[in-house]
Amino acid sequence: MSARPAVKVTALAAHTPEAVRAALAARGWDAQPAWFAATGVQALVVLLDEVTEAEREGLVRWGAKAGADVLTGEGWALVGAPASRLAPLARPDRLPPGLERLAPELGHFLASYADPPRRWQIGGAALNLDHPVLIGIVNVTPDSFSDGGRFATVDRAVAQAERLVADGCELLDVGGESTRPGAAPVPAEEEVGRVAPVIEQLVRRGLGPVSVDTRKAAVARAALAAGAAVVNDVSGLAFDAALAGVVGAAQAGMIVMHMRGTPDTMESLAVYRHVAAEVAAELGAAAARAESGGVARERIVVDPGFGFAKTPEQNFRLLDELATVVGLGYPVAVGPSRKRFLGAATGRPVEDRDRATAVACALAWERGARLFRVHDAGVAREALRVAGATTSPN
Ligand code: PMM
Repeated sequence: MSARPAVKVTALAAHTPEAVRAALAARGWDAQPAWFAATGVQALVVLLDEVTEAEREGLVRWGAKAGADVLTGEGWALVGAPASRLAPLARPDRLPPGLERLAPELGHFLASYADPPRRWQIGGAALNLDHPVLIGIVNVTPDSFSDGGRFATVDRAVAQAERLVADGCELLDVGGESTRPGAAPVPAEEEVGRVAPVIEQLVRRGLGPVSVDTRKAAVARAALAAGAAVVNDVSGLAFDAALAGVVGAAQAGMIVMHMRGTPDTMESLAVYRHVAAEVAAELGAAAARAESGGVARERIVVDPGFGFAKTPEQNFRLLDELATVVGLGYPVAVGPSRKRFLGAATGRPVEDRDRATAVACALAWERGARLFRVHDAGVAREALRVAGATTSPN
């Protein structure tokens, strides 16, 4: 009698549902149940803050029964479990008694985990996020850290925009105020004088859609009147409270970026106990300010703000733990382009950081970012084509 073959063990990739889906499909499962099951077995870890003593005890009891790991301390609980085990905690009808307060927030998180935003509504159009979207930088400042002064005239800005579009950029971000550490503030009229003529030209030549990189409501208003479809606010609505109302009224898109303080003070504010969790919490609050100021949820993109109030080490932690920012449920943009932390890792000067930028973009895509703000799109596009090809459409 021949011996049975030995049991075969195959390690499946755990960072993507694709591996489980393919294994089930190969064994005859239909596409839809295979996809649901694959999403359900994905391991999730959520940190719950502001929980009561009774809720902590309830979670520990639930975890023991449900086979979830629950670590807890005063006011918080960390829960690790497959998505399918967590799902009942988001359902008021299936929640253990005493845990009712958990349902709305967890429900919100699980819904965007299972069905992440696939489009971004901007002024007069929508950008599809099923592939990496490049945002090309057109700085019209005399003093921006990497290309300051080079595109300070309308003609040069247009030429740069044409290059960026030819290299695959789907949005052009025009900025008239440098935000590097210690940069001098620019009066609103001067900023309008720099950006509005450029935006008008780009839109007239069909190079748009165009975004304006500004913290000021007055500049945003003029830029939107000149044809901009997006406002990119590096202050996360902390600089000018009137900005959200302007974006909301124009039904434009908005990028809400994380920073602390102002370009003058931000370096001294780079103090975190857990950078990804704190950046996500502060960014979530900024996005909520945008929504309550009148910007519709589907018009908002969040950006962790690489280089703004973060040390090089903190930027790398944040890049690695980007899933925490993605977990907010908004599409995520990143702007690592040519920044100091890339120089710290490679030893390269600012004008030789496009390869490092491309790698950072590919890593960010893999962790859930969908939009990439770059100075030079050529190498980033190639890197993102490769990264994007590993994420199969479903
Ligand atoms: N970085 C800079 C300026 N604006 N906007 C967003 N959304 N994200 C960024 O990371 C960002 C930004 C600084 O870089 P630059 O002076 O080269 O434009």
